[in-house]
Amino acid sequence: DPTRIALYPQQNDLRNTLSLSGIWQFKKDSLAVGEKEGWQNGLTEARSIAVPGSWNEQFTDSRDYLGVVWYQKETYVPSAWRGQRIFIRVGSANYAAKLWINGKPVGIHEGGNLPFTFEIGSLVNWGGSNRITVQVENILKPSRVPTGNVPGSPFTNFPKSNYDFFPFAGLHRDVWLYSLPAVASIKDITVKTNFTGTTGSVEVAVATEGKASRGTIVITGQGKRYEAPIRLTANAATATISIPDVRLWAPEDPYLYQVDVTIGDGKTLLDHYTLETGVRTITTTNKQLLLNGKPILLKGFGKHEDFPIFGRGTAQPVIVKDFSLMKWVGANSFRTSHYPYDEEFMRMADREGFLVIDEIPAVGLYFHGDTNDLAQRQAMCKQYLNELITRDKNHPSVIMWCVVNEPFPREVSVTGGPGGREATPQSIALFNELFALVKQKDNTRLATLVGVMGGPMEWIGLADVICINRYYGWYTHAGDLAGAAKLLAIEADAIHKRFNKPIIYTEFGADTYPGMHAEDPEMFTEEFQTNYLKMYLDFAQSRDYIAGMHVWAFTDFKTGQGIIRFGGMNYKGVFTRDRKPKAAAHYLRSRWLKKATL
Ligand code: BDP
Repeated sequence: DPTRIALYPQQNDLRNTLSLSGIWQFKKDSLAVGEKEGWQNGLTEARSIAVPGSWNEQFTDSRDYLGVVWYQKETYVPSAWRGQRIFIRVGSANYAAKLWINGKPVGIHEGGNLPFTFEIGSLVNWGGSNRITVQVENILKPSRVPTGNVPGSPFTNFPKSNYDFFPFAGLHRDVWLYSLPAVASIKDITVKTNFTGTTGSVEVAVATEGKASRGTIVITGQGKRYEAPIRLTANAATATISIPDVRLWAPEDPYLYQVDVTIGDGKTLLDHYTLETGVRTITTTNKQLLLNGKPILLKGFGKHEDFPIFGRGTAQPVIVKDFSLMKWVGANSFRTSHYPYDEEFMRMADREGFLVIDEIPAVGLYFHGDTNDLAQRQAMCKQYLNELITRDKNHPSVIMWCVVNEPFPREVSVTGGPGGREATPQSIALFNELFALVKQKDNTRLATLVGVMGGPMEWIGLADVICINRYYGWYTHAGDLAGAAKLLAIEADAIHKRFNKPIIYTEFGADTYPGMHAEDPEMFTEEFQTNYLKMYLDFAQSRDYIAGMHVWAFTDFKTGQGIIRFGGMNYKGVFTRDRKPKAAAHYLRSRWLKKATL
């Protein structure tokens, strides 16, 4: 149920929030006996853990543990909240979570990287402490998304994730309690923007619960105020507001208007919610991406939420630092590879003017042939898309939804070997179904999937914009940049000729050990990485149908163990894991900052 996502909690005169971030109690349950033994009624011999944060790097004995664990915290619910509706919101639990309040079951949620809420008012102790229990496990399964332990998959790393990043586990984002007004509340708001000439239009659709009959939408910005009354019919209303002399949202001027929605019964104000919007459009031609009708080139990175000790847990200073560094090199865009990022990250993107390809956790989709597994994955991909679009639909920064990264059929080698190019009807049906879902939920943005090197052409052609990851000069033509450049050009020209759509390279990169050098560039040195990126960017510069270049990766990041991942790390970052620039970062800055070209 995507409505479980709910609007981001907000503190105002009618709503309340209480963050439960901090130290929680934690206990592993490797035999999965906790529920039977009643751990939801209190943990014994528990240890302390920080939330948000992955459990894998906080202790000395749990890095590779992915089984069942229990989190517990005691809290009072403020007595001033009495009479309101009370909810718990978990920002992200990787992978599956089960909740209890005061020992009573509340619900389950499957899938990481996205928030979920439960209404808990009837279970709350007023004037006393409340025990909040969350059971989490991240067992890697071929039926899950992302996948793990997939029979026959070419991935050989440990733990057996079917993807190239560490399967961090736990409560990765804030956990909140929040309250909503009891009589009526704003359940959802959907903002769509457009403009003609110098006049902007902002369509605001409001969904409510309870007994409100009317409301007001107010947009403020540029010192002006635009107001539209709404009448609620069947708990819904939509108004479109015109903004003369609109100040459009764009990377060079990410101007945000404020949208205030209030609802009431004619006499009393019953609920109030505020969000920000940027007026902008995103479309394509056969060669270009158009932001507000004008060509724009995406310059930036594929990223990860990954930092020492925090693991995949939100680290707010790191969020701020990442935007500082992306701006420092002159980037204007990133992809949320390979899962949705923290909501604060998305809010930063709106304010800082970044163009985002917003991706669901569909990575490692290897079509191994088990129809039961494939059906479960398909359902999960649809759930993720529903939840992600519900969560992120109001961010002006989001220009494109990405339904999957590097799916691969049986015959294709992930390291780019010759492989087959089999696109089964089943796989085509899956992607078509995902694209149809995106279009039905949001017809204002683009939809894409990211194709693997050597993967079927039929797949990438389904997208609005061709997004491909390429590693010529690394996984193939290792070290041979001249040979790689030739192949890149031949292939790209053929893809454009066949599909007549703009192309974005969503990944290209070379592992680079920081501090390793050679006067005659050689793989793994900082000089080689710079030359490799230069070769790709120079090529992209020479083709008018290439609409964007995302370097893989923004920073080095933790992976499982395996023979191609020295120290359990992917070293393709242009910054180190602790955000220090390699030579390539300085190179990108010299190339991108202050220049409109790739
Ligand atoms: C691609 C994946 C990415 C990997 C990268 C690599 O999309 O997750 O980390 O290649 O091999 O296959 O470095």
